[in-house]
Amino acid sequence: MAKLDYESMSESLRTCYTYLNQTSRSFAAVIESLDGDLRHAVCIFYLVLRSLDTVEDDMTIPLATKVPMLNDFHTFLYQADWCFTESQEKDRQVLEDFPTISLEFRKLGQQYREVISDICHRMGMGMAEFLEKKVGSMKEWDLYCHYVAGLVGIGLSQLFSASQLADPEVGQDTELANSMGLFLQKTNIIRDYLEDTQQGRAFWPQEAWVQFSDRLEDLAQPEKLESALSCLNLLVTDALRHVPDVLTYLARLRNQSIFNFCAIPQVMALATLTVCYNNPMVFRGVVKIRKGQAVTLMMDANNMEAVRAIITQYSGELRQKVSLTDPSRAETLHILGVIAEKS
Ligand code: PS7
Ligand code: MN
Ligand code: MN
Ligand code: MN
Ligand code: MN
Ligand code: MN
Repeated sequence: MAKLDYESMSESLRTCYTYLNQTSRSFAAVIESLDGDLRHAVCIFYLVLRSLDTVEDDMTIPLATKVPMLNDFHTFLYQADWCFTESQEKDRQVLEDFPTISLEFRKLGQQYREVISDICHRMGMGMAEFLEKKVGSMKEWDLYCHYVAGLVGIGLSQLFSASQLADPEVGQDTELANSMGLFLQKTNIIRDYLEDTQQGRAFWPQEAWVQFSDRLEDLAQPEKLESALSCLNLLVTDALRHVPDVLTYLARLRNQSIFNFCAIPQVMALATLTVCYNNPMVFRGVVKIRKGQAVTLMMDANNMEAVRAIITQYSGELRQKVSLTDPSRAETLHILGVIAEKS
């Protein structure tokens, strides 16, 4: 594993790695392990998107300010002094010191800058679109997740291919790259039900919850637990549809550092979905996988055989949990069967 050489780095690049470690709970280690010039490109990509997401998440910014900021965010990459000092979010430092991030962005090779700027543009427009409407249909759920995570998968895949550390096919197959992001984002949205609804955000699709409740927030009421679990299990089942694409995508990777970077978050997401499934805690607090479990996954998920074994293990655990009375039972068992066949 190549180590980061802080001595030879400019002060602004060192600052960027400090921000990476401050803002990402799970990505810092795998990004720092990436080979060659891909490492800095992905670090800067992360910080640019963390900045954009901090604007999206900040409920204290009025819509009239936020919408144009999201739409124009990609232009700030080329404005050396652009920064935003009014955010209340926990990660606001990346916006306050955005000039340090944009300076390092402008030092990247053109092939990397073009990908990052394009994804930032499309994501900002998508985030703005969804500030003004809610997530209605299941198709709209896929569209919102495409904007905030599928595009990350597509951009990362293009960076991998641009670095020559992955085949051109990886960057060209946007469907598979999109699925990689959708699986992570859907898991995040499912797990964050309570946090998001308490803050006035609603990312669970109406088409799902309207089958079980008049209002999304009501699913947290103890007397609605059965409906809440049915809705939860429906969404977990929908997220599981992406697992076959995840397996196909990972099987195409040849570089060890890229494989680890891609595989670890995916197996963590599957472990998270497995604990969330049919779990009342989703409506009462924060559901997290055990620390020891996370450490084991991070160490193990470094080759295709191990990933298949992990997926087989969790899909078996999930099958054990499928309740006899759950409305999505047949659909859940079906997708688990498809996954078992592929893994
Ligand atoms: C560039 C590594 C590896 C092919 C900041 C990594 C929100 C789940 O919903 O704040 O606000 O609560 O918890 C990461 C595909 C994206 C998708 C995305 C960029 C994997 C800004 C991660 C991460 C594609 C948009 C968690 C998607 O943030 O979410 C880099 C391959 C950022 C990946 C958002 C969500 C990340 C997320 P929320 P969080
Ligand atoms: Mn967000
Ligand atoms: Mn966020
Ligand atoms: Mn969040
Ligand atoms: Mn979230
Ligand atoms: Mn989060």
